[in-house]
Amino acid sequence: MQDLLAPTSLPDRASPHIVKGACPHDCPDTCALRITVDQGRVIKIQGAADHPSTHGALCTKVSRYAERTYHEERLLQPLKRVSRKDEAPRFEPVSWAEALADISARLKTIAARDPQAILPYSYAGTMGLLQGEGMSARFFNKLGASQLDRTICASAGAAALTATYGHRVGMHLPYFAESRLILIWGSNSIASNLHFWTYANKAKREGAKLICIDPRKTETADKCHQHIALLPGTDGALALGLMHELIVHDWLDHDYIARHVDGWEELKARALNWPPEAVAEVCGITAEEVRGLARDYAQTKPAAIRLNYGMQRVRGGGNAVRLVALLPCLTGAWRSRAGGLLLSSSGWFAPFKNMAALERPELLAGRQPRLTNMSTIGDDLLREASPEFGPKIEALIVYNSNPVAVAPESPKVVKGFQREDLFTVVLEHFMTDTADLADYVLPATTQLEHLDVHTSYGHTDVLINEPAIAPIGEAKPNTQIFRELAAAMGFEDECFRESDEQLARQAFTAEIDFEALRAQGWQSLPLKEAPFAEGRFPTPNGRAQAAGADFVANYESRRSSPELAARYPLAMISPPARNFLNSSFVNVKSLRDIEGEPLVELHAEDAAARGLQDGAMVRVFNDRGSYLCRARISPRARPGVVNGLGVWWRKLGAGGSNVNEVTHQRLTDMGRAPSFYDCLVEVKAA
Ligand SMILES: Nc1nc2c(c(=O)[nH]1)N[C@H]1C(S)=C(S)[C@@H](COP(=O)(O)OP(=O)(O)OC[C@H]3O[C@@H](n4cnc5c(=O)[nH]c(N)nc54)[C@H](O)[C@@H]3O)O[C@H]1N2
Ligand SMILES: Nc1nc2c(c(=O)[nH]1)N[C@H]1C(S)=C(S)[C@@H](COP(=O)(O)OP(=O)(O)OC[C@H]3O[C@@H](n4cnc5c(=O)[nH]c(N)nc54)[C@H](O)[C@@H]3O)O[C@H]1N2
Ligand SMILES: [Mo]
Repeated sequence: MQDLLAPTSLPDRASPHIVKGACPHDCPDTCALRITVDQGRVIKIQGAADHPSTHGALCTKVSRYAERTYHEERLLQPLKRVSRKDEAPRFEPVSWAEALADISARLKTIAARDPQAILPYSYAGTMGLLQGEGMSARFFNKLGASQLDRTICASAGAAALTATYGHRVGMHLPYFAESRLILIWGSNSIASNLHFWTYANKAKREGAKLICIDPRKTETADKCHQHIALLPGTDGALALGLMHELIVHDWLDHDYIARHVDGWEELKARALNWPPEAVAEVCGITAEEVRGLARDYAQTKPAAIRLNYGMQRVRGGGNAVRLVALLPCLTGAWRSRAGGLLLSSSGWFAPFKNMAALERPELLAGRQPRLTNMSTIGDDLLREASPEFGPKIEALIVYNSNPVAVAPESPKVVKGFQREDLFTVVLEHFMTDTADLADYVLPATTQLEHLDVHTSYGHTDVLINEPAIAPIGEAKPNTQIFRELAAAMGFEDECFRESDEQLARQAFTAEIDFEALRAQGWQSLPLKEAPFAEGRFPTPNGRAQAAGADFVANYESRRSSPELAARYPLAMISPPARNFLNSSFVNVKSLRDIEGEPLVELHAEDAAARGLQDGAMVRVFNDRGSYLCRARISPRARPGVVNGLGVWWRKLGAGGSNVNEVTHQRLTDMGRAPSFYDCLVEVKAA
C-alpha cells in the first residue's frame, strides 16, 4: 500500500544540478525559481532569469527559502499531544501508522453521527494546485465534511470584480511599463508585490507619474511622486469624487460608456452627490487633492490603476473595489493595453484549469454540506449545534494556514481551539501558534521537497515546481498525507491512488502542454494584449455593470460610530510586514531580526497627546482585547491612524499575543470577508 501511494520520486540526476521551481507563497508575483542542488542538498535559490516577471530576482524572504526548509525547528515526525489545551503545549513523537490509525478512528466516530461536524481549515500557505486542494478536496468531498468558505484575504474584492466585470480579470502586468500615469491604490508594492514594482519603476524612469493612495506612507509611497493619505475605508468616497470631477468637466469617454457600461445613469446621479469638498471631509484629505487626482487621471493617457487587496479589508471593501474598478470605463482607459486596472489576474486562468478533475466534486454523491466561513472561526468554534448553524464543530483539520495567528478576534479563536472536546489535526512545517493547540501535528514537506503546479493572481503564466530534494525526516506532502488518511478511512476510489504527477497532468486543459511546461518551467496563457479595448467583459451581456455601487462607511469610525470613537479614537490598520509573508517566516531568525519586534507606528501628534515616547512599550486595546508592542513615532503614520504591522506569531510577540487580538469578525459588504482594517483602538503606555 505504502509503495502504491508513494509521491513522485526524484529524478536521478548528476550533482550539482538545477531544478525548476515556483515560489509557493501567497503573493501576486508567483516567481519562477532555479534551485541549485548538490549532493542532495539545496545550496542556492535564485529567480529564473528567463521568466519575464521574475527576471532573475527574488525578494529577501524567498531567497532565504532554504533557511526555512533546513530550519532546526522543522517538524520531522508526527506528534501527539500529551498536555491539556490550556497549559503549555507538550507533545510526544508517534509513528505515522499510529497517528493515522488514531486520527481515522476519531474521524470515523464523528462522521458516523454527522460528517459535517468535521471542518477542513486551509488557506494559501502554499498556492500550489496539488498541495493546496488537489488531494485534500477529494478527501473531504468523499467524507462529506463541512466545506470552508475561503474568504480571509480577497473575497470582497473578488466578488466586486465579478459583479462589475464578470470575473477576476484585468490588465496584463508587463504593460504597466508603458503607462504614463499609475495609481498604486491600497498596495505596498515594494513590500508585497515587488515584481510589479519593477514595471512601475520602468514607467517612472520613462517619465510616468506615480501616485500612491494609502493611509500609510509606505516605502512605495516614498518612491511615488505623490502620496494621498486617506483615512482607512474611504476609498469608495474618493472614487465617487473622481467620477464627480470627470462628469462636471466632461472628461468622459461617452462612446466607451454608451457601448460597454450598464447602469451608468444611476452611477452618474450618485457621483454628482460627491463634490470634492464632501469627499475631502470623509477621506480626511484636501479638496485640492481630489481635484488634482481627477485632473491627472483624466488627462494623462494611458492611465493604469494597480489596486490591491489592502483597501478591501473594511466593511465597504466590496463596493469600494467596484467603484475604483469602474474608473477606467469612464475615461476609456481600457482602450490601451497600458491602461485599465489590475486587482487580480486569477480569473484569466479559469478556462485553462481543470479544478473538477483535481477536486472531484462528484465524490459528494449528491450531498450538499454546509459552508462554514473561515473568517468567523472564532465565533463558530464556540457555537453549539442549532438548526441554522448545523452540528457543533467537533474536529478541525488544518493545513496551509495558521488561523490562531491570522484569523480576526484571536481571543475567541484561541478559546475555540482550546476546547478539550475539539479534535484538531494540523499539517505543518513548524510548531506554529495553531500547531501548539493541536491533538496531532503531522509534518509536511516544503516546496523544495514536493511536486506542484501553479497559477498566479498577479501575472498570467502557469509554472511547475519540481521536487529538488527528498522529503526531510518523515515529512510528507499534503497530497500524500491525504492519500494515506483516505486509505486509513477505507476510501477505495481509484482517485485516491493517483500520484502527484498524475494530478499535475490533470490540472490544466490541453492548451497548456505539460511537457512544454516541464521543459521551460513556465508557460504563458494565450491572451489578448488589451483585453477590453472593445468592451466584451466576461459578464453575461459583455458589458461592465455599474448599477448599485455606492460608498459604504466603516463599522468603526469617527463618523459611523462616534460613541465607540470617543473611547477608541485611533483607526488601526495592520498591513503586512515586508520581511514576513502573513505569519510565515516569522520564525526565520535572519528575517525576524530585520523586522525587530512587533511595532505600532503612530503620528507624532497622537503620541504627544498620549505622552508616549518613541520606543516605549505600549498596550494597543479595545473592548475585544489588548496586545503589547513597541511604539514607533513615525511619519509613516497619519494623524488618527495607527499601523500595527502584521502578522507576528503570538508566542514570538511581546505579551504572547498579536494584532488580531483587537480585530473583529464582522464581514465585508460583499464576499463575506473579514474587515481587518476597520478597527478602532486606543494606545497607552504599558
Ligand atoms: N512581504 C509580503 N508580501 C506579501 C504579503 C506579506 O505578508 N508580506 N502578503 C501577501 C498577501 S496574502 C496578499 S493578499 C498580497 C496583497 O496584500 P495586501 O494586503 O494588499 O498588501 P499590501 O500590498 O501591503 O497592501 C496593503 C496596503 O493597503 C493599505 N491600506 C490599508 N487600509 C487601506 C484603505 O482603507 N485604503 C487604502 N487605499 N489603502 C489601505 C496599507 O497601508 C498597505 O500599505 O500581498 C502578498 N504579499
Ligand atoms: N490583522 C491582520 N490579519 C491578517 C492579515 C492582515 O493584513 N492583517 N492578512 C490576511 C491575509 S491577506 C491572509 S491571506 C491570511 C493568511 O493567512 P494564512 O493563509 O494562514 O497564511 P500564513 O500565516 O502564511 O500561514 C500559512 C501556514 O501554512 C504553512 N504551510 C506552507 N506550505 C505548506 C505546505 O505545503 N503544507 C502544509 N501542511 N503547510 C504549509 C506555513 O508553514 C504557515 O504556517 O492572513 C490574514 N490575516
Ligand atoms: Mo492575502
